[in-house]
Amino acid sequence: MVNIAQFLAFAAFAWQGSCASSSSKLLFGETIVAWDDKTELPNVIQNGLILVVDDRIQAVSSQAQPSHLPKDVEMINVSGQIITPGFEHNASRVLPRHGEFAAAAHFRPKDVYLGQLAGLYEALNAGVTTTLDHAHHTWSNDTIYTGLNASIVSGGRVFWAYAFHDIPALNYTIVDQIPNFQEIAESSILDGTNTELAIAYDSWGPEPGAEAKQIAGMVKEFNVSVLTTHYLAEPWGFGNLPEDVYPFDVLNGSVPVVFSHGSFITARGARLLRYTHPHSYVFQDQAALGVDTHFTLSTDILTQARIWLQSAWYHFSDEVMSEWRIPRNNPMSVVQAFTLATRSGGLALRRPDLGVIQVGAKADIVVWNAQESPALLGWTDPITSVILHATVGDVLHVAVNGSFVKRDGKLTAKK
Ligand SMILES: *[C@@H]1O[C@H](CO)[C@@H](O)[C@H](O)[C@H]1NC(C)=O
Ligand SMILES: *[C@@H]1O[C@H](CO)[C@@H](O)[C@H](O)[C@H]1NC(C)=O
Ligand SMILES: *[C@@H]1O[C@H](CO)[C@@H](O)[C@H](O)[C@H]1NC(C)=O
Ligand SMILES: *[C@@H]1O[C@H](CO)[C@@H](O)[C@H](O)[C@H]1NC(C)=O
Ligand SMILES: *[C@@H]1O[C@H](CO)[C@@H](O)[C@H](O)[C@H]1NC(C)=O
Ligand SMILES: *[C@@H]1O[C@H](CO)[C@@H](O)[C@H](O)[C@H]1NC(C)=O
Ligand SMILES: *[C@@H]1O[C@H](CO)[C@@H](O)[C@H](O)[C@H]1NC(C)=O
Ligand SMILES: *[C@H]1O[C@H](CO)[C@@H](O)[C@H](O)[C@H]1NC(C)=O
Repeated sequence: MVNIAQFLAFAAFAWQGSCASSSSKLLFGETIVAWDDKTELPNVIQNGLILVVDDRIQAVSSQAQPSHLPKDVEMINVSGQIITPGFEHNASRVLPRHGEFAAAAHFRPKDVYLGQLAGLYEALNAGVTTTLDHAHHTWSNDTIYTGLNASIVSGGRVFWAYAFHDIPALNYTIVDQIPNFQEIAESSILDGTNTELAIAYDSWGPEPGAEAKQIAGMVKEFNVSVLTTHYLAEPWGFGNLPEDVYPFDVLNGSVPVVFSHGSFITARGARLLRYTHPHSYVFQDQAALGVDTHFTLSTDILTQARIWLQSAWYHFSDEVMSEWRIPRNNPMSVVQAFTLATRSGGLALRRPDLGVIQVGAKADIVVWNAQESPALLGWTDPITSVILHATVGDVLHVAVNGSFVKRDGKLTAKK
């Protein structure tokens, strides 16, 4: 066993000769916002080490080096910085004016490619490592492949949810989309990439679309990584309530179902969701933050988390303050906001290995420039500092699947 001084001397030596092709990395000297399964809370480790081997976190330690340090390990001195898991979010939503149906006729395949790539780079730059994309660009075989290709090329962890919808402007219907989807599902295009195939469909009910049953069948047949739907009940009038989806026998299967928006839930819908998740006593356990489309809102989930914290405070405090009293409690803590932006997103995808720093988790991590950023000067609590003070400009390094996508403040993509 070496002591920490010897170890750091070794680290300094190894750092000089480090080689970029190394598949293992040791980040040392930092404050880590790790995850503790026992307390179900973040666990702060000071002056810690994280060993990443290939795509996974192999060790998280508070001081001494891991017992088996791989020979070719790349040593990365992140002394004084803060490391958190990457944030999780979902993207792309429709508005009648700008949305999928109106946009379809105006975007060429290469526009879709660039738009998809720009949105995902924006997210990665902001430390968002996982994106659930309700991929509306299923307007033709070509726009589908360019959007999918851009997702792969981005290097982000993308749950690419193929949207089944009829596009009258292009005469491209669900009947045309089904063979295209099957072609993708049966191909090896996603092998060895960080992109996973998912399904998005918005006609579960109250009046189900003609293809609803077939799509539910494909969810199971192809064991997609997630099914997502826009759940917008009255007065939105979109439907897709849990009780609409329930008869299709997908709510209780092995594929996670993400209801986006989740507005105007009914008592029955709440019971159904709770029934399918018997261990969640409040919905927030399975809820996560999202953005609409990246052309209407930033894909930066840190800002969304901060806005959510403020709006929860406003919502619960306004009533008290309007009676000339001061609220006694804070309705939502920074830890809750942090968890909504990290751990909860992973759980919504039924991926306990995403959105956390712990042994065995995917190495999707963010190093915050806590040493030099004016926003973080004199920080003490890392969770408060990140949620209340940090900005996207403070995201120094980002790794997805154990590989850097941002290094020293710059995206590593070639062009
Ligand atoms: C790591 O960086 C810090 C300053 O950020 C420096 O004080 C320390 O000596 C470095 N450690 C090694 C082993 O290079
Ligand atoms: C998508 O990428 C694949 C594999 O790199 C390539 O064969 C295909 O031509 C690309 N498709 C489009 C539409 O760019
Ligand atoms: C739409 O495509 C179908 C075949 O997929 C074809 O039978 C039909 O004529 C087309 N309609 C128009 C208006 O182009
Ligand atoms: C789209 O792809 C599907 C599946 O490969 C194919 O059957 C169909 O003919 C293609 N459509 C066009 C317009 O190329
Ligand atoms: C992520 O890691 C896994 C396991 O090492 C690997 O199979 C996959 O190719 C990696 N993804 C990328 C995009 O490198
Ligand atoms: C479906 O895929 C998941 C991993 O995404 C796997 O754990 C599960 O066993 C698969 N189920 C079936 C029925 O193949
Ligand atoms: C899910 O629920 C449906 C409807 O109650 C039932 O028919 C089906 O067997 C259930 N599936 C599983 C995997 O439990
Ligand atoms: C993600 O969440 C946002 C905001 O609630 C929503 O607009 C969007 O449709 C969701 N997307 C997916 C794929 O669930």
